Amino acid sequence: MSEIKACLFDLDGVLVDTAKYHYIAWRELAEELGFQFTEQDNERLKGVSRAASLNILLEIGGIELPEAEKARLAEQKNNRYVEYIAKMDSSEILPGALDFLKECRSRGIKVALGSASKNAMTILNNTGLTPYFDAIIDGTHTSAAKPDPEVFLLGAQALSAEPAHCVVFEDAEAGILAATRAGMRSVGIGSPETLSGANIVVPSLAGITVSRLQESFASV
Ligand code: B16
Ligand code: MG
Repeated sequence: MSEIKACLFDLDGVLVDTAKYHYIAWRELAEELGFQFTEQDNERLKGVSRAASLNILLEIGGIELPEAEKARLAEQKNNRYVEYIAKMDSSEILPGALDFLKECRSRGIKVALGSASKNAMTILNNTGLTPYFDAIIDGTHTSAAKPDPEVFLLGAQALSAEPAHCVVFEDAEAGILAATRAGMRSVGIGSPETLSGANIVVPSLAGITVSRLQESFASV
């Protein structure tokens, strides 16, 4: 088994729970458009880009709109979402995330962000997570959305790490597929039913250590 030299983290749902703010902002938009948008519907938007999320939302509502109107609605949703994340602080870092980031740094393991979000910098700065990253690749750097491996390949390149030495942490099926396509090992954060493509699945980063990861990878 290859040594772990770099860890690449998704943001929403892995390091911070911003999914709830995305959900509230999309639900408000759906209500204005005259239909219900449930938490179950919201599962389909995790890890998906903003534009693709809007298309899924409109499909659920059975609504077709011209591109210009869609751009306006996406901006409206984002403005609301930005209002929510402006109030975030370090209390919204998910359990175990900070300890594991610190352990990576102390062991000399390189750390990159690999997020679809164009708001990643605001979230990292507001929660105080920015100093833990050697490279930050987010939705402002990529041209193809997960499950395309671009975001993780750019991360590995920025860290000068071979994909075989990288581990991706993801809460979305599309992100796990992106990691596999990048030739990287993956840790699914969430339930084994939705993240069956991951090498290992854990409920959260709580209690995760580099040596436990190495042992888990050796046994799969
Ligand atoms: P924004 P991740 C993703 O972040 C979210 O999971 C997804 O729900 C969101 O639509 C996407 O970012 C785009 O976010 O509207 O802020 O650009 O999970 O890849 O960190
Ligand atoms: Mg995510």
